[in-house]
Amino acid sequence: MTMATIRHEGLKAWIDETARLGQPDQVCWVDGTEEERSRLAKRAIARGFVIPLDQDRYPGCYYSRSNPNDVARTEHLTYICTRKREDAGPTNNWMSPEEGYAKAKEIIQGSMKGRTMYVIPFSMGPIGSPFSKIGVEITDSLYVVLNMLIMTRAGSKVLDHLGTDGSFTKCLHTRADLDVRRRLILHFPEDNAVVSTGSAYGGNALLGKKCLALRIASWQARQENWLAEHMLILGIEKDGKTDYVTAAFPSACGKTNLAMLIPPRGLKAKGYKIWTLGDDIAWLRVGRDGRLWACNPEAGFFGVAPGTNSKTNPNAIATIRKNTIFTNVLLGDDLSVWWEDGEGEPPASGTSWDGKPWTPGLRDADGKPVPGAHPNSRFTAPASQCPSIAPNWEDPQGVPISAIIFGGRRERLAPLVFEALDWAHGVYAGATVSSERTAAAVGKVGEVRRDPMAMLPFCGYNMGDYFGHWLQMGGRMSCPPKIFHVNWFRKDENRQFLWPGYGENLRVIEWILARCHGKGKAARTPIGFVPAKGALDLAGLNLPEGAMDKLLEVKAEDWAAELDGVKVFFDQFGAALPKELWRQYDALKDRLKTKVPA
Ligand code: OXD
Ligand code: MN
Repeated sequence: MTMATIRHEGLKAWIDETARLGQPDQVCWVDGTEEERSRLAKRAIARGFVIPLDQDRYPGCYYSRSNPNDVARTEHLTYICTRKREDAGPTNNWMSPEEGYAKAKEIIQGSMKGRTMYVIPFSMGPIGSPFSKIGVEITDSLYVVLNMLIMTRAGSKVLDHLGTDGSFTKCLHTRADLDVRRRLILHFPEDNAVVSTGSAYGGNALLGKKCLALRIASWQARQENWLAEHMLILGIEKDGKTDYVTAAFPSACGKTNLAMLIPPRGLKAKGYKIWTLGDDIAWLRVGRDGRLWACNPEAGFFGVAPGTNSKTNPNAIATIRKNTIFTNVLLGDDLSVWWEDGEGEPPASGTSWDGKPWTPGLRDADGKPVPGAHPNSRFTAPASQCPSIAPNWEDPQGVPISAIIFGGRRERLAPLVFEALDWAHGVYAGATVSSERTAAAVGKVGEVRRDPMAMLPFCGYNMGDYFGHWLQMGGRMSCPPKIFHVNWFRKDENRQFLWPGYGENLRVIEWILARCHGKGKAARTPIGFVPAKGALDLAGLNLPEGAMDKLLEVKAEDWAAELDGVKVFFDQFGAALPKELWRQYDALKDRLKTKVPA
C-alpha cells in the first residue's frame, strides 16, 4: 500500500498534514499481512524495541520493557477536549480543543524525525458489522504497531471498507521522548479524533482500546442510542442452550479471569460449557427483538500478567503460549518470561521489569521482596488463540444479553451478589459502584473511589448525562437484561477473603441466570434481592461455617453510612444528574430505615 493508492481524500490530507508536522523519515502503510507482521517484528528486534523469547518454548513471542515511568494509564494527563466544559463533566479533565491542539502540535512538531511514521487502518468490531467503527492510527512506535495488529482487525481490508469518504476516528500517536512532561492523552469527541503523546503504555497508546472504543465511542453511543462499556462478554452453555452476560469491573479486578472461567469441580456434573467473547469492552445495541445485543470490538487480550497461572486462568495460560507480546514482566536469562503468582518456578536469574539484575528471593535494603514483574505488566495475545473462545465471537449481529453484572473490589459492605429491583434501580447500583484502586492506573493502590459502571476513567462525556443515557436505554427495550451487582472481594474480620473466586464464581452466575429465567430463590433486602438460604449451589466447596451468611450480609447501618459518600459524588453533577437517581437514592434511604422481616 502506498499513498498513491489511497482513494480517501480526507484520510490522505490528514496523513500529509501529520507527516509535515512530525517530519518522519518515511511513511509506512500497514497492510495487515502475515509477511508484513514478521518483517516488522524483525525490524523491532533489530532496533531493540522488542526481544525475541526462546522461540522453541514461546513461538512468535516477544518481550518488551517500557520506560519505568510509563507502565500504567495516566488519568491525570487524560483530557476530554470539548467546546463546552460541562460536556466533559466534573469527573473528566477538560481542555478546550484550541488549547489541546496547540499543546499537541508543540509536542508533535518534529518529534518523528529519524523515525518511520506508520499508518494503521483498523476496525473495532468485525469489519462490516453494524456494531463496528473504523479508526486510523498514526504512530511512530513499532511496539504500538505490533500490538495493534493483535488487538484490532487492521490493514488494507479496512481501507477497502472505508471507501472514498467513509468516516473514521483520527488516532494520532507519537511517543515523542517518552517524557512525562510531554505526555498527554487528548480526546476530541466533536471531531472524532484522539491525540496521544509521550507514552507507549497500552491504555495510552493503543488508541483503538480505551480512547476510541470507550471514550470516543461512549460519546457516539449516546448520540446513536447504543452503549460502549468497560465490560467482558461471557457465554454460559448448558443443555445445548447458551445464555450471555456482560460484566463491568474496574481495571485489574478479574474481568479476563471471569471471561475465561473454567467450571468448578463441584458443578462438573451439570455439564456447563463456558465461552469467552470478550474480556474488556462491550458495545451494546438494542435488537429488533427488544433485547440488548453485545459485540466485542477488540480482536485480542491486553491482560494483566501477575496472578495469571494455570489455577487462576488456565485458558489465559493456553492463549499466551504463542504469538504474544509480554510487556514489563520478568525476562529470564534463558529468554523465558515469568511473573509473581505465575506459572512454574522463576528462572535462576533474569532482568526485572525495570531493567535490573534479578534472582529469585531478591530483597531490597529494607528486606522487602523485589518483584521481577511490574504489578501492571501485561500480555497482548490474539483472542482467536483462547481455547474457550466462542464459535460466534465474531458474529456481526453480536449475542443477546440476559444479565448485566456490575462489581467492585470492596473488603466490606457489598454482598457477594444482589439483584437490582428493576432497570432504574440497576442503573443506580451501577452508578454507585465503588472500588479499591488497583495498579492499572497511576495512583494510590487500595484507596476506595467511586467507579460508576467501571467507566470513571473511560466515559468520554459528562457522567451525569451518561447516567441519563443508561436510564433512557432501558425504555428502548421490551426485554431488557436484569441487572446485578457482585463483590468477589469481601473479607472477614481477619482480612481473609471469604469467597474463593475464579471458577467458583460460576455458582453466582448460575443463580443470576436462574433469576433471569424466573427461577432461583431470593430474599428481598433494602438494597435488592440476595440468594435465599440454599439457593446457591455450593456442592463440593466446603466453605467454613457461617461464611455464606457473612458473604450475603446486608448491614443497613453500613449502607446508610455509604449514602453520605453517594450524595457527595452525585452532588458534583448538579443539574446534569438525572432526577431519577435522586429518587432511587431517597427510596433506598427509606428502605434502609424500614425493618425488613427476617
Ligand atoms: C485495561 C485497563 O488495560 O482497564 O484494560 O486499564
Ligand atoms: Mn480495562
